[in-house]
Amino acid sequence: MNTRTGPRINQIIITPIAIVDPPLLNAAGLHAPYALRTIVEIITDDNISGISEIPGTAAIDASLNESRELLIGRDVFQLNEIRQVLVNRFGTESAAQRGEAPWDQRKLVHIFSAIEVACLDIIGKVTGRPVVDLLGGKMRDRVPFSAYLFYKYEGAGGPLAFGTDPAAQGWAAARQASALNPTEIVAQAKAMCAEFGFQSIKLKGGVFEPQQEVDAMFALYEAFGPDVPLRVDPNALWTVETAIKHGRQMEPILEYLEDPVRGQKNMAEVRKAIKTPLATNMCTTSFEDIPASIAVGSEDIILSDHHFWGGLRASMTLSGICETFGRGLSMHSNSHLGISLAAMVHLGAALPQVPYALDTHYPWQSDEIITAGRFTFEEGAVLVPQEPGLGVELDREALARLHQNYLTCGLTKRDDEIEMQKVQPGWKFQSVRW
Ligand code: GKR
Ligand code: MG
Repeated sequence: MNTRTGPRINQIIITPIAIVDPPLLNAAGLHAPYALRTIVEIITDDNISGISEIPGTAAIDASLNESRELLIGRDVFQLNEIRQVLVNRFGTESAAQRGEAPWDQRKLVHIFSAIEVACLDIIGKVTGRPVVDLLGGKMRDRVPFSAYLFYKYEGAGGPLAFGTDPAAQGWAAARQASALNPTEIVAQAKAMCAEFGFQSIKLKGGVFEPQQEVDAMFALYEAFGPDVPLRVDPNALWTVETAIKHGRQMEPILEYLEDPVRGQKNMAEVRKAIKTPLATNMCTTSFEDIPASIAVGSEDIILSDHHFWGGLRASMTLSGICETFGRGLSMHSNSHLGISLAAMVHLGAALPQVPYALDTHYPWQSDEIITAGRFTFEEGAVLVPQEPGLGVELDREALARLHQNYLTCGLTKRDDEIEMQKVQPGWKFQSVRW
C-alpha cells in the first residue's frame, strides 16, 4: 500500500473584517464600534477549502501575509513542520510581548492558530471526520458556555455607535441598553440568560471602583440564587490588598475570581489568602509561563484560548499539563464570530473534563460569517458540529460586506484607551488601579 501525501497548500487568503460591537467597558477602556477579526482561508491543490478566524490587527495580518510564501506547497497534515517553519521565520515571543491590556497582543501564536485551525478543517474534510475527532474524539455532545456580562454605555455599536435601534426586541434590545450599575447589570444578565439559557455568569470588572463591582456580584447572587455559578474578572487592576479584601467578601458567592491582580507572584499571594479559586488568562498565558506558575502557585484554573495558545492541538497539550499539575482548564474569549465559536466548541468537546462553563462574547455580536447563520444555544450550550472539519462554511457575501466595514471603519488595531478618550478626554489606562 502506498503512503499518501498532501493535499498541499495552494492559496492562503487573508481577509481582515470589522464586526459590529457595542460600547462595552473594560479595564483598558472602551470597545470601538467595530471589533476586528481576520479570516484565513487555505485552499489546497485539489481545491479543498479550510477556514479559521483570529483577532485582527494590521500587524498580525502583515505577518500572516509574510508567512504565505513559506507555507505554499506544504502538506496540510504536516502541522509540526509548518509550526517549525513559522518559528524559524518569526522566532519565539516573550511574555512581555503579550502586553498589559486584557487581550493578548502577540503575533506568532495567533498565526499558528490561524494556520493550524484552517489545516485541521481541511484534514477533517479529507478524512471525513469532524475536528473534534482529530483532537482525540468527542467527550460530550454539547459544550456549555457562560453568560459574559459587561458594563457598557447605551448603544448598539457599528453605524449606530452610541445610538440605538428602537425596533430591536428581546436580547437585541437589551444588548443596546446601558449597564453602569448593579441594577442594570442584573437586567443585562436576565435578558442574556433568557435568550441563551446560560447557567453560569461572568462579569467583566476592572471598570468601576471595586465595591461597586462587588455590589453587582451580590446583586447577581440575589437575583439568580446559589445554583448559578458566578465569576468576576477585574483584569488585574486590583492591588493585592484590594483583592484580598474583596476576595474574602465574595468568598460565599464566587465560583472563581479571575485575574484580580497582575503577575504570577501577586496572584499567588492572593491565592494563599482567600478560599475562592483563582483563574487567569493574563498571568499564565504560554507554555513558558508554566514552570513559574507551578513554582509559585499563581492560579487554580487556566483560561485557555486556542487563538493565543497556538492552536487547538496546543490547547490539548495544555490540558494534559493542567491535569498533571492539578490545574483546572476552561476557556477565555474575545469578540468573535462563528468560525472561532466552532473551533472553541470542537476543543471544548475534546477536553477530558469541562468543569466550568466556557467564556464567549458571541451574544454581543450580531454579524455572522458562516452560511448556516448564527449558532443557537440550548440551555447555554452549543451542539458539537458533526460534519467533516469545523462543520461551518464561509459566507462569501458576508465576508465581502464585513471586509468593506473594515475598509471604511479605518481601524487597524484594537485600542480601547483611544476609544475611551473620545468619551472621557484625558482618560488613561492604568495597569494597576485600585
Ligand atoms: O472584550 O473587553 C473585552 C475583554 O476584556 C477581553 O479583551 C479579555 O481578553 O475577555 C477577556 C478576559 O477574560 O480577560
Ligand atoms: Mg479574563
